[in-house]
Amino acid sequence: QGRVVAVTGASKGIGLAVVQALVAQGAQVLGGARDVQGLQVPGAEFRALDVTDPDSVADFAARARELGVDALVNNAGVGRFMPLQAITPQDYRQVMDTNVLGTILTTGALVEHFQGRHARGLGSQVINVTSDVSGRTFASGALYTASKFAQRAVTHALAYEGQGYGLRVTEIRPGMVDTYFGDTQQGEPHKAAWLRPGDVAQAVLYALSAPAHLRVDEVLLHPTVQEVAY
Ligand code: NJP
Repeated sequence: QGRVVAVTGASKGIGLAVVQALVAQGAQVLGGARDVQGLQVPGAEFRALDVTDPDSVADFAARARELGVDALVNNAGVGRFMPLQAITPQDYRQVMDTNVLGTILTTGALVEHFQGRHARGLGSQVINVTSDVSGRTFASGALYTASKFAQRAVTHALAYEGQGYGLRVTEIRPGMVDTYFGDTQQGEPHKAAWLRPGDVAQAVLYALSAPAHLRVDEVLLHPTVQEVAY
């Protein structure tokens, strides 16, 4: 209630579920993704956003500040999986730019705003949707997990820095979720027992609705069918 939340990667999958869950809780939501044409969620505003493009990020952040944003959900991300020898510089740039640089740019564009809120006695939150593999890896996972390890490091560094200005930072680490991730389709039969986007959205809501004295540092969640791994 009364919250204003900016969500990246809001056009489908986890991001869209986060937007829907937030609106249902009465929050005002600004969602961004590269393709937001035709997107309609009553109560949410969508804006074209490419998190790898500083101008696009500046435009999105300006609108978020105008609305009085108090929380940012960095969810935009891409997954590419191939053996190490198949990784091209283009693959590297696409994955690292989206998952790591995107988080840095989008957050960085709002830090001054969050510092200003702190000066007025108000807290702020950043929620980064990384991955269960932000701390472990696997064959064909070099590029993706490198990006998620890096995004985790960025999250931790922000948490240290943000302590000085009342920022609570949370890392959400989902395992397998039935979305469009990795150029797949939602609802493919082999994903029937995976997490639903709404499951991850509930974890985001949990962190965002925590009382001011409670900081949710990290949430790790898996579908029961996924092998136990830390
Ligand atoms: O993926 P998907 P998820 N600038 O493909 C947007 C992590 N995760 O919901 O730009 C701005 O359905 C894209 O929109 P568009 C994962 O690493 C997932 O599963 O129009 N937005 C769309 O809205 C990621 O960080 C799983 O193409 C950009 C959204 O991102 C997060 O969960 C497991 C963008 C992607 O929707 C959400 O992924 C895991 C850009 N440059 C972690 N590029 C899983 N699904 O199993 C893409 O461990 N987007």
